[in-house]
Amino acid sequence: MAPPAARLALLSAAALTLAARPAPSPGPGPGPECFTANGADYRGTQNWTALQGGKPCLFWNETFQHPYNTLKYPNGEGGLGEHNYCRNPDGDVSPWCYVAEHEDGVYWKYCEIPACQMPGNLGCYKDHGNPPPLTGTSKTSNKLTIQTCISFCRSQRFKFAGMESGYACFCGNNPDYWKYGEAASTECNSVCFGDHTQPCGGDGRIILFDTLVGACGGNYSAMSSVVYSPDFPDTYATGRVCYWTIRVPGASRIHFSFPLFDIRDSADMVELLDGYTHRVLARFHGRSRPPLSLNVSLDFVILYFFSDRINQAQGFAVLYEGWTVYGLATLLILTVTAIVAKILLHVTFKSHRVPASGDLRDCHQPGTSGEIWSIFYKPSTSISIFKKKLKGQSQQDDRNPLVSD
Ligand SMILES: [Ca+2]
Repeated sequence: MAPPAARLALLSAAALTLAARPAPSPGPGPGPECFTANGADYRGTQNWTALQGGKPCLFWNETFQHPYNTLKYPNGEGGLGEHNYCRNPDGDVSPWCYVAEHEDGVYWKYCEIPACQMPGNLGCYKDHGNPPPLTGTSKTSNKLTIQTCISFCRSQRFKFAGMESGYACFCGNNPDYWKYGEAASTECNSVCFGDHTQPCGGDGRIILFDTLVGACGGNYSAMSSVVYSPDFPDTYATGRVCYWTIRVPGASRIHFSFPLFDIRDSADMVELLDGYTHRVLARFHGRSRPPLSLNVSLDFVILYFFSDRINQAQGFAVLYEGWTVYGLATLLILTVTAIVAKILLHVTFKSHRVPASGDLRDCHQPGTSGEIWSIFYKPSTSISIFKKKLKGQSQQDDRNPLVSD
């Protein structure tokens, strides 16, 4: 038998594993590896066009017969390098790679990368038409972009916006938008008629977005979420003045990072303000970029954005995560438990040679204690499980903060 402390720790680890499992959702599994709509920022390591039934990618340092290779782009432009990972160096609608087998003259393929789905992109779904997955309202436009459709739907207070065949826009609040089934992301790669770098669904395939994406302002209260610059994934418009409140009840601090920051002049700016006093805590612009991450010891922060009349750019994605005292305490308890258990292990192994008490003899059924301890002795396991739990919660909460436009 394992010592009581170890059994308890094993149980709590098991309980945490269960609790950490994210609720079933049609979205991607692990955290996002892309924050742009077309995966231009993808720097992951998938090197097959699909995880199942895909083709292997060619190395970018062996594709000299094609336009994109490391000879032409030797400084890591577009994420190219001496590897064969999917990339999007040419502003296409999604990451792709060259493949060896020519099929009808096609020597490259889009990659279906489950982890490359920007927050707010709810996925690619089948549409059998009658009724469509989103039944609120719709329009068509030969200048459709993801954001023109999202703005159209947001202005009418719909939660979801969907694009199809490059020019059709559907709005709705239908919670069963997945009812005809999910499709591979590559089936939603028809270019938007208004912006050929953005994916706008396909024939009978609708790409869905949360209408919070690219709103100028909003109120966030989830434990963690991503706030995009106004008009995202289009470039932000001129003369924008936007405020978002980020209020995480019970948080002792909020952790911020900018996975995407494309602001080119020093007139456009992003600020973090103390939610209570409105004091400016940090200011970033084209000549003062944000650090990798920063912590604010508050539960209420205001995010502010301003753009002037010239030099627009892609904008930003701000990822925030609230940390509660409870969360920090749990983390502390898990760490202390792990350390105590480790000490116990040392005591146990040492005393195995010189048994001293009845209690200790109980701990040493031959052949079992070694295995159990080897599973348990990973203090970092508890920590990573805890982080996953926070993300799992946020995926649920992100969809319903109040929006003001
Ligand atoms: Ca500007």
